[in-house]
Amino acid sequence: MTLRLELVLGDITAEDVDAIVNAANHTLLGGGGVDGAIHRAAGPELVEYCRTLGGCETGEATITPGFNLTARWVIHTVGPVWHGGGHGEPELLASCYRESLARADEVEAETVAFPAISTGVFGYPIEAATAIAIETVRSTPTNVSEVRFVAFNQETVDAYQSILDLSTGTDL
Ligand code: AR6
Repeated sequence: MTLRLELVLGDITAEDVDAIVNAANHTLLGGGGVDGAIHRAAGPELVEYCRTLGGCETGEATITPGFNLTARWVIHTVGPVWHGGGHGEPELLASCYRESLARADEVEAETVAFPAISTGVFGYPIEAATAIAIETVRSTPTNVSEVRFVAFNQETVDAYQSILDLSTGTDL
């Protein structure tokens, strides 16, 4: 099966896909950024469910229902905090994308939307992070048929485009 990649500018909580990915923290109990937005949109049942999971390690991913979201599933992954790049950050970030696709395959999700994991509060340089995102998704065997990279601001769109040199909303 061929994997279709898309780039859109917007709020991931509004994406009409089978699963959206959350850039979470170890506790899985919510936070700021995209994590806060997803918890607000999913409703309080999400944090209640997450309390039963016992957290998540950096580079790993765990799946929950989407509750009030359009997306049926939320895949929570914990990206690395940027400490200069010499502390395993690239490998851990790549692992977030691989593990998220593995969780999507387990529930037979066909369409998955990713935020730019680690590039906000966790400080990962945006161009390096978007390069890893695209390379890892392209090289990971999966039954997912469409991956949508959701950029929340123009700087993030530009970072994806600097790698791909293609327009928003077109095939990558
Ligand atoms: N839709 C899509 N992307 C978003 C949205 C949104 N609604 N909101 C923010 N972004 P961040 P991190 C982008 O900080 O760096 C939380 O407190 C944002 O512009 O959300 O992995 C967690 O609990 C950036 O490009 O996640 C953790 O403690 C990207 O999402 C910590 O932050 C990631 O920014 C995780 O930090």
